[in-house]
Amino acid sequence: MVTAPSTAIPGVDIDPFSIAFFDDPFPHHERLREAGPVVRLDTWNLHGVARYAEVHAVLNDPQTFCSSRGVGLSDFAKEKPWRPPSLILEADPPAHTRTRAVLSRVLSPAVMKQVRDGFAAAAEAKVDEIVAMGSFDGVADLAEAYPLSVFPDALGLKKEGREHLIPYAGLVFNAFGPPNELRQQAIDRSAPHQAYVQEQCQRENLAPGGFGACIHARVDAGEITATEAPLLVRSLLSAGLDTTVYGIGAALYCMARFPGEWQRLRADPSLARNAFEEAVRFESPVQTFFRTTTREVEIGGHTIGEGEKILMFLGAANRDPRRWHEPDRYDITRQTSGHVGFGSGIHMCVGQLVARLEGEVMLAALARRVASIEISGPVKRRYNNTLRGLDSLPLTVTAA
Ligand code: 4IA
Repeated sequence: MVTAPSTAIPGVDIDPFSIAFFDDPFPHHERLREAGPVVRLDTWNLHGVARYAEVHAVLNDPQTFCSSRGVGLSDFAKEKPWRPPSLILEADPPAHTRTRAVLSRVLSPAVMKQVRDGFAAAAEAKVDEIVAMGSFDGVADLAEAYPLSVFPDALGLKKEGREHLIPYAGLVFNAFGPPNELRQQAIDRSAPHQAYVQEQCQRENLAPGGFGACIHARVDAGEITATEAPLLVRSLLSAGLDTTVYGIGAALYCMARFPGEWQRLRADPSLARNAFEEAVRFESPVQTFFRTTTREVEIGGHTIGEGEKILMFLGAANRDPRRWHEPDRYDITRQTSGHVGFGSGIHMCVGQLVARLEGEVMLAALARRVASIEISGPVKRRYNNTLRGLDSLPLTVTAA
């Protein structure tokens, strides 16, 4: 095959980990997509993909684009990781296959069936509370309070020390980013949060019947070692709470901004699950992730060397007009399948059923009990190197 001489990879002078970018990523996402199938981001010496096709392709070729050198900017082949690597997120097959199977079964459809009624009852109780308040903070009082009322108990955590959970997750997601102030500050302040998490991952600190105890039970079955089990519990503590806080926050923010869609949901609460999924596509709570090339590889007619970091813009892919009709419209009946808000391929979110369960029962409870949702004060953004969401969302609701 004769190939055209490859032109230089377009450079873009955008820092995707800056406050200006976080405040309004959408025009930057468009510039990144339009610049080409792959771009150079010179601020942090890396390559980026922002179009749906390339993001999807990178996610689905784990042999070429590996995770074991870290899914943040730091290359574990060159730098010591800030914590022992995750046995699932920061692993490649065949090691990944075994740990993935364990967490996949701990968070299976059968397990969701067991926790569903409890999660739904807690959502209804939480919605009753905010309806009684009338005015409240959608972030603290709902997006954070609801997952905190179900997930730590489902995991089997002790009551004491739970205030470390959200700061620990904030740290994990800031640490994927470049060595900017957000990352440095988070790591500088991490010691008490890390100590808490390490302790709670031990078998004796996890209540029988919870997700944590279920992971440790796989040691007895010979599927994982006693050393591996606490690290797999750590994955749930890292990825299982703050992500759903941001996901539910995204859904609330959508409902408050798009009253037409809120009325459609009220008219048919069975749309709750897709309304949540569309909020994950629309806001992409997990905005970015990296891979590292294991060989020289061609992307969109450009050659990239071995050992290069590739930044995937999940949020940009989820609004790529090449893939989505009217991508900037929040539409609760959209065909959302194929969005990359939960990733794609062998690493696609292993906890997605828990996330969807929480999102669905919360939106369904709101749809049945609330007539109107209005933003009633200044909306404040929370800044994180990986997560997109709000710090404060003042809301006023009326009862149905
Ligand atoms: C882990 C991508 C994100 C949701 C995530 C973060 C941490 C871990 C897994 C996934 O610690 O395993």
